[in-house]
Amino acid sequence: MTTTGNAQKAKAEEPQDLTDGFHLIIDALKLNDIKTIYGVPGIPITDFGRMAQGAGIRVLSFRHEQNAGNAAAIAGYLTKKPGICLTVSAPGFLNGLTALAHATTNCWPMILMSGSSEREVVDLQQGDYEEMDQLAIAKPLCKAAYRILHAEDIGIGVARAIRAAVSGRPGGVYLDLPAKLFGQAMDAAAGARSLVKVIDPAPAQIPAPDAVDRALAVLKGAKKPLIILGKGASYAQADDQIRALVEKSGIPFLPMSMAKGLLPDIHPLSASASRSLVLRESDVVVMIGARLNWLLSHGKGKQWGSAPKKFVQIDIEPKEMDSNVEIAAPLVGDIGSCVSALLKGMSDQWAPPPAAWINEVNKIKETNLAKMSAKLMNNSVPMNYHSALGVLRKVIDERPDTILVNEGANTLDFARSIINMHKPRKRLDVGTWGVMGVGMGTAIAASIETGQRVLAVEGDSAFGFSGMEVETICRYDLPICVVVFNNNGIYRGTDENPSGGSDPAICSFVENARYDKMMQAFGGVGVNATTPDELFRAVNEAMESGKPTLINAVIDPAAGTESGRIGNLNPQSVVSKK
Ligand code: ADP
Ligand code: TPW
Ligand code: MG
Repeated sequence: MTTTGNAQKAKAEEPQDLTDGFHLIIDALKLNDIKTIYGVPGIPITDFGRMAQGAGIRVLSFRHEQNAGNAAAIAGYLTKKPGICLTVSAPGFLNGLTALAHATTNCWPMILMSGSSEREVVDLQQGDYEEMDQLAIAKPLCKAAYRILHAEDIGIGVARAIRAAVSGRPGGVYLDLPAKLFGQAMDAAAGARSLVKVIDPAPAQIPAPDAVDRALAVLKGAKKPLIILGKGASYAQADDQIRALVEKSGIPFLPMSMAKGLLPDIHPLSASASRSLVLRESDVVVMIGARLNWLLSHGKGKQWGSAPKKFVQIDIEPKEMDSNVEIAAPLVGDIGSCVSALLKGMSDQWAPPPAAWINEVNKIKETNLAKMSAKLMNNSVPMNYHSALGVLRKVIDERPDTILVNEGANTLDFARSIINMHKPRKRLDVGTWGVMGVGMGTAIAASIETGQRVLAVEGDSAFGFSGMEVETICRYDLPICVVVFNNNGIYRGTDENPSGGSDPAICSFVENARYDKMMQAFGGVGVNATTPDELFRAVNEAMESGKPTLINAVIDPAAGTESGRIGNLNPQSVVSKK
């Protein structure tokens, strides 16, 4: 045998350098700068989670997949990269699915990666361990759903999931990972070559020039213009352009809940405190990353007044236009590009709105703000929403980098209108569906993704949906301060059982419960606060120390109203109540 022949033989006998599904998925995620996974371990993804952690990915283990999913969803909103939720098959997958649907509804990029059972067995319905056709179930609840069957397809599969989540209108993506995939081996070099780095995952979408001209023409004709900023605008991270547009045009703006702070709530052009007036009286409304859905009464009806109105709408999703009312000037594209194009088209002599309109808006605003500040001074015990939120407002004013998480009914509605936000993407809440239970997952991801202090203002009912994650907060030692607005129940603690029987009323909870002790159980700080002063001191201490803290804020059980501000959406019986 020749020398070359010997060398070739020796090479063929060398053990081949191998990789497998586990490592390829991890490498694919890392190649695409995905640094964090939120999930719950179990078959078939336990070792995958361990290996991901070993490979330098931050893997956060939760107590329930829904909370991990909500964490991933809000991570997507905050970072413009898909938040990753990792679950086991069937029940874990289903637990994560609510959050996936929530992310899709809110237009946030997220990938739910779930392990699944063997295809051959699932498809013949032979009763595999945690058998379920997960791909089919996920499909209608997300933007895209994929399954990877072969190790050599992992690169493409992960790339498709990332691009689907973040391009165009962002949303949730489901990625099905059958148990068999993880152990599949392939040549390491070929595996490395099969990985895909997604280039320009959310390309700029430039609006058509004639659409820009049309929008400017509509704006020019306005006597009472209004800009509505939605969470799409805060997601877009085009903060400087949006601020420039508002200030150059001189048009009053109204932020939707999670767009609060995109421009400071104390900005002279903020019209939050004259919301009813501006919705009713405006003649041209510029929607920026906000939908005319139920939160804006679908753009019609009494709230919008009777005078004719023209809408300019900026959105990346063409189908959003005319979804509820006619859009006079649709501007399809990404918000950064659309707002820049409008700015470019506005001459230096762009005339501000007529002074009469600005004066009208400011007059109502001043009256309403004065009324509000009187209520916030209230020092009564037990606390009501105004007195308790008055002090939390002060905390956020003094610490504007703090992230505010907020859920509940009255706790949500009052906090939204009372607490001023000063910086973009600092207010995280229940989103388009008004989901209770987003609180702890949201708080955890906000802390992990931004490194900032988090203040979670939670109704006692809302908190209960994800409350077990206080253990997670303590385990990872996160600087999260949870304030539970404890009014003994849902909406009010005064509900009565109409049968007169001994069962508690459906909206009432155990009276005078001590949620603060839940945090203490896991080594965190728990405080019971009965006065605004005690509350203020406890929150400040938590903000200073950064220690996991839960404050049980005792609120008058009679202070709230049914369903907060949306009681009108409750159906009414035609038979009079007994
Ligand atoms: P809000 O509830 O605050 O009114 P919505 O969630 O209803 O906000 O609306 C957000 C809108 O923003 C969606 O229609 C979505 O398509 C759009 N959107 C999200 N990101 C972008 C972007 N980068 N550019 C343009 N539009 C976007
Ligand atoms: C997943 C229905 C809306 S608000 C709310 C419920 C149960 C709780 C309100 O009580 P809380 O706040 O949090 O104590 P407060 O201050 O008014 O007392 N399930 C889901 N989502 C929603 N929205 C509900 C139920 C609901
Ligand atoms: Mg309550």
